[in-house]
Amino acid sequence: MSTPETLVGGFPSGFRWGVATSAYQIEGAVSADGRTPSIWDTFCRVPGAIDNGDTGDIACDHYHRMPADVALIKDLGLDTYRFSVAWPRVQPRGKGPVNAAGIGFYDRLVDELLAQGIDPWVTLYHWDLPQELEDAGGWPVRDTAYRFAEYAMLVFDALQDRVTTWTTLNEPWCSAMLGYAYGLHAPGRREYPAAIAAVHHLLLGHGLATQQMRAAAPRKLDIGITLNVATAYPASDAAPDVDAARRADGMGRRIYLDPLVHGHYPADVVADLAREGVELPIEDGDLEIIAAPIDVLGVNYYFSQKFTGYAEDGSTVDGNGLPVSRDVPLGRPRTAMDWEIVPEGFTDLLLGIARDYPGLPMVITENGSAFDDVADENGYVDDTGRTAYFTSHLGAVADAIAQGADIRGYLAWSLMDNFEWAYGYVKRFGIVRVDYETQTRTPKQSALHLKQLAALHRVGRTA
Ligand code: IFM
Repeated sequence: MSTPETLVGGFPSGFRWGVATSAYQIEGAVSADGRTPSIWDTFCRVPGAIDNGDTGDIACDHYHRMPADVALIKDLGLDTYRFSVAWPRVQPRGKGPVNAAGIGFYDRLVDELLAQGIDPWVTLYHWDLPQELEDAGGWPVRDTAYRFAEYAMLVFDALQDRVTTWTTLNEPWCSAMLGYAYGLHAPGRREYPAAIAAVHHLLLGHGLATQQMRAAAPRKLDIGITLNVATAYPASDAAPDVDAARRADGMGRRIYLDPLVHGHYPADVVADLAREGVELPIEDGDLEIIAAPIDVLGVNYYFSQKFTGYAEDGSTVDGNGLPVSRDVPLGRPRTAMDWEIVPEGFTDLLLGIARDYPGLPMVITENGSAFDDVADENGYVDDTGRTAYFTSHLGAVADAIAQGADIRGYLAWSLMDNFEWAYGYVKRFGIVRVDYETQTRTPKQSALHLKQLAALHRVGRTA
């Protein structure tokens, strides 16, 4: 059983302790200062798309409460804040010059963070594509990659004098697959070939932006990308199960990391796609752009899964003649998202990345859990489930470090309860409770726990 002292002893000095958020999930103020609609503003209007018909119109009203929210991070003694910039605020309609009022918000946010001794970490794209770019085809269209690089440079020019760490994209798997294959996220399309084209164009946009930011950087900056990745375990040693896990790992992890680090897509994944009649729209020179060197890989981890290649009736091919792949329970307790709690999957994941992509420093850019919080009369939540989740997952990170993985920080998801996409406001991931009626913020037990760990680590109190 680890104590806070033994737990923090597993992290090297200089290790970052922080929190993360994203623009659409917290800012609100969707029409302020020239912002135009994003695909999420549109998707939230689709009947049935979001639980309770919730929208990000107000969210946590962070746009108007930013200094107080930064003070919260300061009070928790955390050293890093990862936030995303809303493309339709900075470049309304996805084209043209920078919108001074829009970038002004992030300019003030960066100054406020620095004044409080907190390192600002910018994510350029956390899913809020300007609607006009979706109307022109969205990520399945190659031009969107070039539009993204142009927008990235607008933000970069404004903030690079004070921001050292840059993430191009957050979780391109979600943008491509949830948005264009499964229709669960904006823009809500169900077109598998378009989703595969989106994978490639997201990576191309990342590479173009990385190259251009690097070329323009007047000093050493850390530029990278954040992926949501997991360990895919086979349900047994039987060949169909092993192959189902290989395919899940291929589409969830290697299809991104292989081109980013090795400069080519994995041959087995390309063959799987060909069997499905789908092809990545690669043009000459694209892979060199995508493999532009990065300084840091952001790892977002929530759960792992076990896969079988057998259907319930025992067959190994589906009605289309394609191999069966389905996830089956590992038999673990679950969070309110119905995600299984699998901390050792985190260790296995981090060690797997260190093995397959050596020399790539990692930071945990998101990790956290939703539980059905119950607040007392003061708004305080004794969130033992979330606190235990943090403890076990930090332990998993420490185990990976002890076994040689280069991991340089841990950013909890999320600073505060917020708009959880298709689940609206029902699912709460915050370490700080938000009362959406009054916008009151109250740190939960998990926030106080992370505060204690960060403080112990800072003063070197380890056992
Ligand atoms: O809330 C999301 C976040 O926007 C991206 N990563 C996963 C989180 C929890 O679902």
